[in-house]
Amino acid sequence: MKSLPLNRRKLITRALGFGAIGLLPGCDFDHPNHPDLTDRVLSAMSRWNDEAQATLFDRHTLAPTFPASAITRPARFNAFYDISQAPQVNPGTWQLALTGRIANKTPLTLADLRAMKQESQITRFVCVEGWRVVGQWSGVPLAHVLKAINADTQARYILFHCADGYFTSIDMASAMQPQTIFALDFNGGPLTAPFGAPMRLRIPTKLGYKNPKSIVAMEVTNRFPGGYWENQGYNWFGGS
Ligand SMILES: Nc1nc2c(c(=O)[nH]1)N[C@H]1C(S)=C(S)[C@@H](COP(=O)(O)O)O[C@H]1N2
Ligand SMILES: [Mo]
Repeated sequence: MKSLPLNRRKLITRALGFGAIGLLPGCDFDHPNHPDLTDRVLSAMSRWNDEAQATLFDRHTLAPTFPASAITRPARFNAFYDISQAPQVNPGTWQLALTGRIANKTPLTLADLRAMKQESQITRFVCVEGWRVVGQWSGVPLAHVLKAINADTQARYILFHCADGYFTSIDMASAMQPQTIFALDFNGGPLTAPFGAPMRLRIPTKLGYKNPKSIVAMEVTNRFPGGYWENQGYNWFGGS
């Protein structure tokens, strides 16, 4: 995961013909704390790319679904730490804190989510590290949750905070796509700790890093919220 921004940077540097930029006189491009021109071009490109992708995104386009026979076993774990460090969240006391542009900010419990409309999907999960798996996730469509808590669905972003300190955010159109769910079950049983218990976002139109696990808080906001990997150079829109 750590090598991607470098590869991407090389690629974009080459694509833009900026390969010789380090030869320019008087510019300390190699100072580690100094965002060089390539960095700035890269983030400008990435932000432009976010907008292009958001414009192209059609909430009615569905991610492909698969038969049960295609489910990858065993599943594959990934996080910014080892599987043994996965946060242990007590499902009995877990609550989803709600902040920002939401009229009903009463925290949601697992019982609340289990009582809502459930949807199940067998979809492909794609990580930028270069692997993909197929899995079955079930839970509540996020659009349904947003309606139940009377969130401002004209707002631009939704930010998720996780029990391990991870965070990521998505655009509202992607949040309203019907396959975007608050997953409670994975491959036929409740989510386990490594895979995001007790609740994770499953958004099959976006890359793995936009699928936060063990979510503890959600904010609806118009202020650009970024994300753990996104702030280190990963493309923010991160999907199709
Ligand atoms: N809380 C939390 N969520 C996270 C991550 C993380 O480190 N912490 N990693 C992301 C990344 S990069 C990937 S590829 C997927 C991995 O999900 P999986 O373990 O279910 O395969 O979780 C995403 N969500
Ligand atoms: Mo990932």
